[in-house]
Formats: sequence, C-alpha cells, structure tokens
Amino acid sequence: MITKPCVGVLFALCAVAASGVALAAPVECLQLKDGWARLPPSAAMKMTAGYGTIHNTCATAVTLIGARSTVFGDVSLHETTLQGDVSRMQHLHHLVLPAGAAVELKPGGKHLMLMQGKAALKEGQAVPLVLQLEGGGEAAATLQVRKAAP
Ligand SMILES: [Cu+2]
Repeated sequence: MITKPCVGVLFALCAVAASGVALAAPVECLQLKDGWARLPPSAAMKMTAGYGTIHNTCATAVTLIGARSTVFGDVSLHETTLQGDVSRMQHLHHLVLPAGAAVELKPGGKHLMLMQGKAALKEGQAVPLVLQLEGGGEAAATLQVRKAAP
C-alpha cells in the first residue's frame, strides 16, 4: 500500500529528475511562488536579479543561507537598501523565515543575485534554482525569465 508521504517523496524525486538538479535533503514545505528573473538588457550581460515570494509552510523556522543554479556560476542573496540618496546592495548571509512566514524578494529590496551566467537568457525561459538551508536542507524553485515584473 502506498501511503501519502511516499507519494510525496516519489513526486519530489520525479521533479528533481526532470529538472536535473540533485537536492541534498529536499525540503518541500519551503516554496518560491511567482519566481522570476529579469531578462538582461544585453546578451553580453552575465548577471541579473531574481525575485518572487518565499513561503515557509514548514512547522518550524528555516534559515536560508544561499542558493545555486545550473545556469549561473554564482548565486547569492542580496538586499538593496537606500542610505541617504545612495542605493547599496549587501550580501545576506542568513535570512530567517519563521514558521508560516513569507518573504518577498522584489526590485529595490531583497533579491537573488544571479552572476556568472553560463549562457544568454531567453524571455520565458525557466531557470532552475535550489534554495540552500541551514542544516543541509535544500528546496527546488524556478525563476521565469521576464522583461518586467509580473
Ligand atoms: Cu544584488
């Protein structure tokens, strides 16, 4: 007899196989919704930013410590802040999401910094992403390449 948790595990394995991303310890209760990445203005530009809303539906708090993608050599969490008239970006080493909380990644605020692009992005392309959690857990996510915010 196949119980529901097993179906969930099988589904996760299929999703991982389909996207070609191997997760260390899949955390399904952390989800990125409406994920998107800005299409760079020129194909020569190897960096862009990713956005969306991360929902923590887990029973406990999770701490995001980074992210990776097969399409970019370097992915990190950044936060843009305005200091006087100067906009600055800083690397976020930890982003804590309490149980049930959501955090919005948006232009002018927290975002995923996608650097060292391995190939030119195309509009509509799905960029596979893995969110890395403290303790070794990982959550699969997708960013859709768009010219502008949805
Ligand atoms: Cu940034």
